[in-house]
Amino acid sequence: MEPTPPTSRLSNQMGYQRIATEEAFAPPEMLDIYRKLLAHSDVDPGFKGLMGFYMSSPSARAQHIMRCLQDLDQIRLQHMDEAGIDRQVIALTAPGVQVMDKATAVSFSRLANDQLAEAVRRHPTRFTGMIAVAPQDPGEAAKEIERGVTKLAMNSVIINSHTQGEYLSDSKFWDIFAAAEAHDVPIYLHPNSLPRNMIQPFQECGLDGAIYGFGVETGLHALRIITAGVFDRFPKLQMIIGHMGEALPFWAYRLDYMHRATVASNRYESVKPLKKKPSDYLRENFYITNSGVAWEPAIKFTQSLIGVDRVLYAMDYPYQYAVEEVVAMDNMQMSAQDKKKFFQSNAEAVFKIKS
Ligand code: 1DF
Ligand code: MN
Repeated sequence: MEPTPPTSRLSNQMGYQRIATEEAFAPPEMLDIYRKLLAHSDVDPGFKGLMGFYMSSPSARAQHIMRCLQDLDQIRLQHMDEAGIDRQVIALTAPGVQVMDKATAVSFSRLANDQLAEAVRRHPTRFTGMIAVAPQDPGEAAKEIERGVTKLAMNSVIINSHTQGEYLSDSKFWDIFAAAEAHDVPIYLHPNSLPRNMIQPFQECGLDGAIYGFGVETGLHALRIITAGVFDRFPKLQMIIGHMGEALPFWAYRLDYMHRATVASNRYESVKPLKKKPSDYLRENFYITNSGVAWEPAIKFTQSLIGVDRVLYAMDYPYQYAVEEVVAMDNMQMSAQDKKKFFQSNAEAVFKIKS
């Protein structure tokens, strides 16, 4: 098949729609809250390094990203048209409400969800929304999941990795998992900037961001959730991780071997026996998107590990708005049936999209 010209939507000719599943937005009101947080002298260094940069840098990249993040209408739709993206699955950008104090985080998550639901109502064939929650208050987060599903017609949840250094492997957060499982909605575990107690050796060499630090920390978080026994407690719970599974597929063999060895030797109180191997949970409880990784060998390897029904397309707009990557993905040597699963059908199933 001929490469798709990048400047028009030709999805029907390709035989599939392109659904991008890790796309970001930022309400201007959230940026106002961020500006106040960034003005504090003891502001979190990871947050300052990430949003402090994007919100103040005069660089073309930062200016472009800030403009695109705040738009849920013409700019975004034009970029989608130019890249051939039929639909974006949109989430509140990292770190979302997770850097805010508890009360602000709870109330702002509702406002952000209402705004996103409005945008989806304006563009129902182009946008799908994810529910933002405040893990700072697990009970309220569970209620917001229920409201998102029943009142806003959203069928997935976004959580930006750790919350001020705390991980969802801690059972105090498990009301969130119970709600997601009960409402049959997946949780997208998206990266956050590195927590205070982890960032120094990454930041001093400039590797704390999306280049490497994000993947290390989010992969760790997903692994903590697995080894804490979350999927033995909530067997139907589904999570989504981006960036080709934050490299966890490549670790699968070693994780299985060393987890078994660690359990057998009673080395750590925290490493308890699980019902299954770590890689079994990757196969049964995770979907993986290729956000940031437009690389055919990595996509095929991940498909071979967890199955073609569990690997989804994502662009990571506006952070990685790269039209040539869409062309590269169209041109993968893959059966038409599997490519349609990757670009369209898996996303329709996971996010309950009715087109
Ligand atoms: C960056 C990358 C920022 C991703 C993001 O949200 C983000 C970046 C603040 O490049 O700084 O979602 N990403 O997922 O790769
Ligand atoms: Mn992202």
